[in-house]
Amino acid sequence: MIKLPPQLIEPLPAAFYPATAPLPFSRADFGAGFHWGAAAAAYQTEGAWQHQGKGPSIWDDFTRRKGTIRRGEHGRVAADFYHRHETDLDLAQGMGLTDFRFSAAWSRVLPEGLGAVNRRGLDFYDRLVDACLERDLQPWLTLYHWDLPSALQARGGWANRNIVGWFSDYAQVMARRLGDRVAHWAVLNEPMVFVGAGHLLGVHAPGRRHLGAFLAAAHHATLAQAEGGRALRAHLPDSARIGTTFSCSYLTPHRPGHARDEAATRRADAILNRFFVEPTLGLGYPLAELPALRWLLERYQKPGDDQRMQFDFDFWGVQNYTREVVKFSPWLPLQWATLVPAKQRGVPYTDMGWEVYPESIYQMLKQFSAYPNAPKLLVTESGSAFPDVAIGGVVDDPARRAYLQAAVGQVLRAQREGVDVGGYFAWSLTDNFEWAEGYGPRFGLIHVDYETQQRTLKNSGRWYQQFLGDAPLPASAGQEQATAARD
Ligand code: IFM
Repeated sequence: MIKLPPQLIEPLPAAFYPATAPLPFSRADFGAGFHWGAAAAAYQTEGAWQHQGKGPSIWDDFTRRKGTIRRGEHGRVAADFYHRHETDLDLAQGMGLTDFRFSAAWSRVLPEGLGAVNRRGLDFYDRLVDACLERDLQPWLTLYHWDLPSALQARGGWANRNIVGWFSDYAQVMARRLGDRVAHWAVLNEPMVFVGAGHLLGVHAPGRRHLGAFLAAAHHATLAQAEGGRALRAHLPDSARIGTTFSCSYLTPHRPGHARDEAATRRADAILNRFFVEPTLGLGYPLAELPALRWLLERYQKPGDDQRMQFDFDFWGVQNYTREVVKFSPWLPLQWATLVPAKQRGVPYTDMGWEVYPESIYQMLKQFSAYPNAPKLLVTESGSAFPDVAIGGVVDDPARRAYLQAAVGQVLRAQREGVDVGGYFAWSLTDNFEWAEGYGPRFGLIHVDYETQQRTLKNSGRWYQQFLGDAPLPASAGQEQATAARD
């Protein structure tokens, strides 16, 4: 008898289900050109950390430091995607995906971060792109998903303004080599996470806890976001679509109507959801809500930066996993606002401790689409971590499946209300290295046995396959409740 953890034993909560998108819905409801994909990132999946001339990255260094990662785990082998990408892409094709999003490891291509190109590293991405295209999977390449070359960290990393030029040079190298076949490019993955967790909270690489480093890194990431876009535009065919991605969470006050919680929610929104978005539109940073940051940030700004931070992206990637509940508190990093953990609120949560709240993706699509001049939106990450139990070659993951269906339904709800949303990428194609949490949380549609590297398509992946095959889903699909225990 296998005991399932409490959140699976509970009946799946109402929050799993789309509130207004009537079931059943089908793929056809989203329109013919809708992109259906799954996403992955280099450090989390590739492994081959020293292979064929790859230079070290800050995550190779950070994971070597004691006490940084649960159980002392690291991404040196990870899901061995470097050697097994053909198998994984076969499974993606078999699921019926139309698109696959991945990132390149900067230090695989430029071991020193700048200067000499490592041909064999670049060849890997060339092969990967071809392998996608051979399977009718459109490749979506993200330039930076957090694995800065160590050599650049030694020069100050994101806290050094020169990174804007280093990054643009790297973007050019990638565009020149792959621009004939990669039509969709994303510049950065979730800048607030790598800047905030890496430079203020110290829980991600490079492990800094310093307000000045955080603000410097934030401003340079904002500049690199736009300059990277310009570098791509200059070296890609006109038909290429250039975007960037943002982490975001729907925010609600802990005590609705309570003035200080409401104000704290607005401040948290400015930092967590708007900070990197608004400069791209020429609106500058959302400092009206964050007056204390104004003079601190000014230390890193130069005349003309407001223009430099602007870029006319073809799309924004919206990446959402949960909502957050915000309470006033005298805690500086979020400007006197704190997030109340799901566990304390008595709501269902995932293995990341994140509230199960798929409606958050609908709310964020609505919020981002409300900007005048907002580009097309795509959900470039959405998913949930739940424990998986593999029995006899089957991984039954009803909670993830329900979450996936609910999130897709929430995207349809937004689309029906006029939001120009063009795609959905599940996070993640396979289980992978979840940063400071190591291999504990599993987000994949494909299970990875890290001992054997064996892949098993989970039932959530089968659900996606059925959905993409346009099989009409019964009204009850995804609504079965998890059983209390299985033999
Ligand atoms: O695994 C991460 C990914 O690298 C970035 N977005 C959030 C995911 C889940 O934490």
